[in-house]
Amino acid sequence: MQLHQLKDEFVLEVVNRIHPETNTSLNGLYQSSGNFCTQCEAHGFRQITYYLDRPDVLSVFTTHIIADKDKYPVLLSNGNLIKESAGKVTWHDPTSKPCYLFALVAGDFAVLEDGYTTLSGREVALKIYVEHHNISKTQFAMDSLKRSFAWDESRFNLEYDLDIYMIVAVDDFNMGAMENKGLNIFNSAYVLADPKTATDKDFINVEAVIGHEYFHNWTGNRVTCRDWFQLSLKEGLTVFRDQEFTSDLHSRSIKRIEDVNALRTFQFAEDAGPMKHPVRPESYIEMNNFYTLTIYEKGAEVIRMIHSLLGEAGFQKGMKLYFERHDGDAVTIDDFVASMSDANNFDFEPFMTWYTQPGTPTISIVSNYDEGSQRLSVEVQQLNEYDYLLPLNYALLDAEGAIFKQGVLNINQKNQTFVFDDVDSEPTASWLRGFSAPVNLLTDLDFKQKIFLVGHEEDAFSVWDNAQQIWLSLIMTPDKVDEDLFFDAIEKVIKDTEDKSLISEILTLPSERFMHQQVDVIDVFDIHQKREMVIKKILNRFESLLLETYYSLINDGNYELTPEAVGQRSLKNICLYYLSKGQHIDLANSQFNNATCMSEQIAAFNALLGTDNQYQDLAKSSFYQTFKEDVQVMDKFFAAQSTSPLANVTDIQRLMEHELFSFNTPNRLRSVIGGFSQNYVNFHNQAGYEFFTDIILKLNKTNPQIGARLVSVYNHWKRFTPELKKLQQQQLEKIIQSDDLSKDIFEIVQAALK
Ligand code: B3K
Ligand code: ZN
Repeated sequence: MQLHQLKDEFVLEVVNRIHPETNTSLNGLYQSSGNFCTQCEAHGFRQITYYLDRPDVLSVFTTHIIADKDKYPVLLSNGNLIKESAGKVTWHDPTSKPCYLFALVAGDFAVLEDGYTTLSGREVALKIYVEHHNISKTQFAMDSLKRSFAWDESRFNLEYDLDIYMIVAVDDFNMGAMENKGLNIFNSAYVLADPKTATDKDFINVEAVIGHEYFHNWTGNRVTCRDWFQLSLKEGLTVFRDQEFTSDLHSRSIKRIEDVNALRTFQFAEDAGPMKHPVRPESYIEMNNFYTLTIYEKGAEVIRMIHSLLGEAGFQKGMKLYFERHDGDAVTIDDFVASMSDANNFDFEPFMTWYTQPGTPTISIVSNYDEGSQRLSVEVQQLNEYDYLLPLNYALLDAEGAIFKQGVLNINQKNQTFVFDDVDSEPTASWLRGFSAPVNLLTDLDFKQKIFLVGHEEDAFSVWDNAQQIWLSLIMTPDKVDEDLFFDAIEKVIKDTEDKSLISEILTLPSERFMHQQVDVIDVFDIHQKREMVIKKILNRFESLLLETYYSLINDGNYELTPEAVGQRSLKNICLYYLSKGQHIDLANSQFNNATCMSEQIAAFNALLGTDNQYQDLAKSSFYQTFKEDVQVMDKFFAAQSTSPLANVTDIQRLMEHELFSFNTPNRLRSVIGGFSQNYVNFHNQAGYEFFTDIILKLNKTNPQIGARLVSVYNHWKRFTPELKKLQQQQLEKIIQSDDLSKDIFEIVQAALK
């Protein structure tokens, strides 16, 4: 629509008629379980009304809502409630904001209420709205919200600025949650949690997402993006903040291992695929396709490097200057970096490659020790078209494994040589401790040195990383690995390591998905079999130690979320994973029947579904009977079946006929269809692909955002074995030739076919 010949100032009144009741895209105003809610980022507000729908157009919103008070007793929008009568309310948000932060909710909800007094004494009302039957599962979310307020005050000196903070949980939501000013709308999976229905991971995720959306109030809402190319300005920074929140509250090292594992598995794959893009992209067809791992997770790694280069105090100085300069504005990534730079007198010019170049840099390190001069010289080389500035954390260990030197090397040229003097015997070097930069690292460390690091490094990430590298070699090139030597080291880890979560991370093999990236041609069956072989080897060598460890981890039925308790459960579950693949399926059955929390129960359920055994059918029906009213547990119930090694296309079709299957609920679709698409050996065949493509074409009409996410499964088609490659190509061609293709799906598929 265009308006011509306008005066400088004028009032435009727009009257729209829209149909939220038929809106299955979950974008704009729509219904979930009969309640109305909105999702406006990135371009949802324009589905509600004509508007200058850009993030740099900031306005003060007053929202009147009129509704049938019996059906929709709760009527919410951003800001403060300034008028209320039956079926009619007015909200006024005093802060200027872009329309992507607008929200409206109308429905029938139960509410959990609490309050928080900020550092400067502001009394904030906290309210969490959920469907009535879920109210008993909201306390953890409320506590997480209060912890988020307190953490942002103590670590970043940032306070909340309105008198009310509301969270509404809905079952139908495309992503995790949305940071609308003063009125967050959440996927209910990230609000509802109790020990009987949520795993330890679920709890920590709930807290992280609540934190993330809360932290957006400063990094995203008060200072927002000038345009959507700057998305990582708010997302990378806010992910960094939520990672720090979780690290400060739980186990920092485990959080780092999990984040890096996810980054290398998913973001590195994105960086190596057809949709690769810089952290600050330069073009898009559909903005919603750019809420990616690159913008979020790599963006957070880039912020983490800035933090490493400046240190905590310098970083906080930069943040302070950023808010002094830009509070209330819509700004750019350059503005952020300039604040960091000016507050610390640090030249970030050479650092900007991280924002402008796509792809994962590769760094190679070759060391040379000269006994005569007692000198270690280290050549660091960047094997990329462009040079990056990055911090390289390292430690040098002596023959006994003691660290005698550690620090950070600033890498900023294509080739650099670092010299360490007075090194009296040949050391073992540990590079990229804590994964100080998101790069592929090639070192000259041999197998023995890696094992030595598994046994002696103090940095838990490095211990895990070296173990992962050896597992990978053991899977892919078993002849080149001294298996006994490695297994001796693993035995020592199991027996001597205090941190049980760390033991369980070390005992977890690299995923098939991760291995797909390490090979030139993806042979899903070969990789699967090779990995299963190593599982057998682990069982052969460690069966009794795993059993002994399993039984030593007693659960007294008390549920705590401390790192120790989480560690006990995760170690117990990894032991069960292996044991149930051997002769001990009975253990899975008894853990399933006696579980006192979902972490134990779902691990046992997955184990029972992982092999053909006599307990399976009963477990399925009892799990269903116990939890059928619980949406979150039912998602797990479906996912366990779609990812089971026994599932084929017919089973998935049957799951889709289940009375609790709902095509228009993304969480359910993700657990059934998303789950199956990651079930490599069963999905990768003609029937699997044809079935999947039909789903994509249906989503093209109902929910293109979710369709675009799912269709990315075909992104790496060119790297598969010839037969599967051809089949995937045919699917992509079928999709691109179909009528009325959404921008969302078109963008992904055309990039894949290029
Ligand atoms: N900002 C939202 C994501 C919106 C996605 C739009 N398709 C959630 C978040 O990152 O906090
Ligand atoms: Zn975010």
